[in-house]
This record gives sequence, structure tokens and C-alpha cells, in this order.
Amino acid sequence: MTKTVMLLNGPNLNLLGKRQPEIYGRETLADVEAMAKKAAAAHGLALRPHQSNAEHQIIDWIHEARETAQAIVINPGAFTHTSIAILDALNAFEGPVLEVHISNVHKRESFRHHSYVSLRADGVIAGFGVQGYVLAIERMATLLKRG
Ligand code: CA2
Repeated sequence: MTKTVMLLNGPNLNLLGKRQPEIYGRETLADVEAMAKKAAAAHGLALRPHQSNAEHQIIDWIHEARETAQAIVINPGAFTHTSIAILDALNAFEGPVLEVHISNVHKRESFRHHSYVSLRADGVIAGFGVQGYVLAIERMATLLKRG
């Protein structure tokens, strides 16, 4: 059976490539999703991408992943630093979870240094630009082969 990775992007990441290219790069969200799909396909994985600006929608997709996906790659955007509810949803998901940040959050404001999601994530990538999504998919392929 083909394993599915759910790719979740949180608030404002729909603006990728449209504003602040000095922080987030020039690629659009559609470009990122296409890159991640290609990386997944190269490892025989399916990728199901979603983006929302709403916390409840992200939580609902994590619940859906419990039945329909084997792994989650998530950039929770600013919810990273605020959302115990997303942490709780991820704690109810059994497969591997990788957290991605396009920017190096540790080089930025101190409020970005803490991540609730990192309490659950099996790995964290930050500061690799949008290439971080591809690296996360590659790591996920390794984790899914092991499991
Ligand atoms: O570096 C990351 O990927 C972040 O998760 C991005 C979040 C930020 O709140 C986190 O601290 C770090 C913000 C996403 C905003 O995305 C935009 C993209 C283009 C233009 C404007 C915003």
C-alpha cells in the first residue's frame, strides 16, 4: 500500500512568494507543494497538501490524518508558538511528525524560539528555506521505511 504524508501549512503561508521574499524566499505555496510532491513520489510516497489560516481547520486535518495518512510534515506558522490545541491534536496522531520552518526561528525574535509543536515532533528543520520541506520528506521516507 502506498503510504501518504500529509503536508500542513499554517497561517499566512498562502502568501509565500508574494511578500517578504528576503525572509521566506520567492517560491509560492504552489511551488512548495509541487516540490514536496515530487520528493515524495521519488520515494514511492503520496503527498496530501493543505494550508489554512484557521487553527480549527488544521486540527481537523490532523484528526483526519489519524485515518488517512501515515505521517505528517507541518509548518504551523505562528501557531507554532501559541497552540497547545495543535500540540494536543498531534499527540493523538500515531505516526511520525516532522516540523518545518522556512526561516531560522532562532535567529529571530525571542517569541519565535519556543515551539509547542516541538514537544511532539520527531525532528525539526529551520532556516533551510523552502528546501526544508524537501529535506523533511526525505527524512520521512527513511522513518516510514523503518516503521
Ligand atoms: O519560518 C517559518 O516557516 C515560520 O513558521 C513562518 C511563520 C512565523 O510566524 C514562524 O515564526 C516561522 C510566518 C509565516 C508567514 O508567511 C509569510 C510568507 C510570505 C509573506 C508573508 C508571510
